[in-house]
Amino acid sequence: MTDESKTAADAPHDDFGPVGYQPLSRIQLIGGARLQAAWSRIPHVTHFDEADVTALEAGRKRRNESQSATRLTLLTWVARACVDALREHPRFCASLDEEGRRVMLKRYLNLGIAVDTPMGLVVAVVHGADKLSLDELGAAIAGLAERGRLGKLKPTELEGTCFTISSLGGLGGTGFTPIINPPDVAILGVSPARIRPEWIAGAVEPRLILPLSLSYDHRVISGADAARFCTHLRQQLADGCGITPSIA
Ligand code: CAO
Repeated sequence: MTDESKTAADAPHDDFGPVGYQPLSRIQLIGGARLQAAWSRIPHVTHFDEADVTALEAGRKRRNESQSATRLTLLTWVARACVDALREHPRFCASLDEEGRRVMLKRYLNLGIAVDTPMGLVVAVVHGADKLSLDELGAAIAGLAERGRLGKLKPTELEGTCFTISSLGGLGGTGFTPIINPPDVAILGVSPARIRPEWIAGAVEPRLILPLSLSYDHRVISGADAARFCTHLRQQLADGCGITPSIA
């Protein structure tokens, strides 16, 4: 670079004041390289939608209060709705081959769950998510999240995903555009549900609305596919995936 082409941005940062350095963790280095590759190689589009989870949340709270079973978070139902939507829309449970000429449809269903840990972000994998009951699915996610935070995930619990959920629902924000986790072709971002006034059957009602953002590989999935997938998710969540007790 010649002197003439240098800009203020090229000046060493410590010209302006003291700086400190923090090394990236091994997880951040490995994860960062994967994210960089995914971001630059995959043509991402993010589709936004919202689900009315008023009834589901009321049913979830009743269930958690009345049963001695494990506490289930809203994410469990989101995961269950994804399992159902993936069965109906198999192109979302797929990978693109190396040459980018064939879509490999997977006949198994492993769900990746992004977990925030002190060492960085990891994607823990619920193997055979379609074979689990709602309670088993919730317990599997909670167990993986716990082991992830303690740095105790086994290598097999970090591989084999078909589709990933990245939930910031317990943390904050109004929406975000998640980066696809290869070899997946789509990822669902979930943001915190909030109560807001909705116009329903001629009257304004307070409803709990859950923001969803689905990033997909546009080589494999079209905008119409994404809209249909999210419509399926919305419908599943609106009726509690048909498995929330007393959901009215
Ligand atoms: N809206 C409103 N409330 C939500 C919610 C949502 N979308 N999602 C979860 N909640 C609620 C839960 O139901 C729970 O409520 P109760 O206390 O009443 O039971 C509460 O928030 C706390 O949930 P949680 O955070 O303990 O558990 P979870 O199952 O929702 O999430 C996990 C687990 C592993 C996804 C989360 O701990 C985590 O690590 N999230 C960060 C993931 C991340 O960093 N993603 C960004 C990656 S960049 O693409």
